[in-house]
Amino acid sequence: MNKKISVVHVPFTLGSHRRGCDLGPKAIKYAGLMESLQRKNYDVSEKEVGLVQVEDAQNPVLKNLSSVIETGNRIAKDVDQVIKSGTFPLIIGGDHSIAIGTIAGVAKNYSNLGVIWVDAHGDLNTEQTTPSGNIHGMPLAINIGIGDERLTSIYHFAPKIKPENVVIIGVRDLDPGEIALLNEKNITCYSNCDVEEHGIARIMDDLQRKFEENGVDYIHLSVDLDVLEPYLVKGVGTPVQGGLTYRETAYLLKEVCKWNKLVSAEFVELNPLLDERNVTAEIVVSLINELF
Ligand code: NNH
Ligand code: MN
Ligand code: MN
Ligand code: MN
Repeated sequence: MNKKISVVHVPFTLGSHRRGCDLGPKAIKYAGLMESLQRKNYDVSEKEVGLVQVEDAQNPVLKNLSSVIETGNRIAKDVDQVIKSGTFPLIIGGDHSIAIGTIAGVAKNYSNLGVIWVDAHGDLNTEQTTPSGNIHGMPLAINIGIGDERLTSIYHFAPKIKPENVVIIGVRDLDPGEIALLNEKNITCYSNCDVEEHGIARIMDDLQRKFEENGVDYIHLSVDLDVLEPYLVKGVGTPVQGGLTYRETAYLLKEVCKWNKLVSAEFVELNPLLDERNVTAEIVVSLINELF
C-alpha cells in the first residue's frame, strides 16, 4: 500500500433529503483520524474540496442538480490531482452523491477500474425510477453511464466504469427500478442474506477471482456507512435492519487491502446530527484503520 495518503474532505449534503452529512468530515477528524494514521507512520495530508452548495427545488426528480454537478466536477479534479501526485486519496463524505465526482477522478487514471460498493442500498436509481428525487440514490447508475446526461458526463467522459467491474455488498433495500437495472446489466451483487449464507470470506475469495478474470488491476472502494447494523451506526440518514457486523466489514476491508489493487477509498453518509456522542465517527476511524 502506498505510504502517502491525502484525506480529502467533501462536506456535501444536498444529495440526501436530510441535512447534516456536511458535518461528517469534521466529526471524523475530531474522532482522531489523522492521529491514528500518523501513528502508523503514514505520510498524511489533508485537503477540502471547494463545494457549491445552494439548495434548489427546480427539479423534483433530480434535487439540487446544479450543486451536485458543479461539486462533482470539483471533486473529480481534486481526486485526479491527488492520484497524479502519487498519493492515495481517502475521501471523507458527505452524502453518497459525491461518488459521482470521486469515481470520475479515479477512473480518469484507470480505464478498467473495479468498484466495490458496500451499501444497504443499490444507488442504481435514475430520474425515471427514483422514489425520492435524491441524487445520493443514483451514483452507481450514473457511474455506469445510466441517467441524466448532465450527471453521466461529469468531468467530460462517460461511462466511468463497466457494469461487469462493479460489485455490491451488503445490500438489502432495492427499489423496483434498481432491481430491473441490476438484472439488465447483470451486476454482481451480494445481499446481507448472501453474506449470512456464504460468509464474507468466501465472498471475498469469489470477488478476487472475478476481478482477476476481468483483468482489473485497480479498485476503488466505496463504503456507505449504512451497510452496517443500524445499532452500530446511529449517525446515518437511511438505516435498514439486518446489516453487516463490524467484524464482517473489517474482514472485507482487510481482504481488499491484501489484494494490492486498492487505489482509492471513500467513506460516506455519516450524519453527525443523528449520531450519539460521535460514536459512529469513531467506528469510521476504526474501520479505516482496518484498511490501512
Ligand atoms: N433508494 C433510496 C432512494 O433512491 C434511498 C437511497 N439512500 C441511500 N443510498 N442512502 O445509499 O432515494
Ligand atoms: Mn449509498
Ligand atoms: Mn445506503
Ligand atoms: Mn481469502
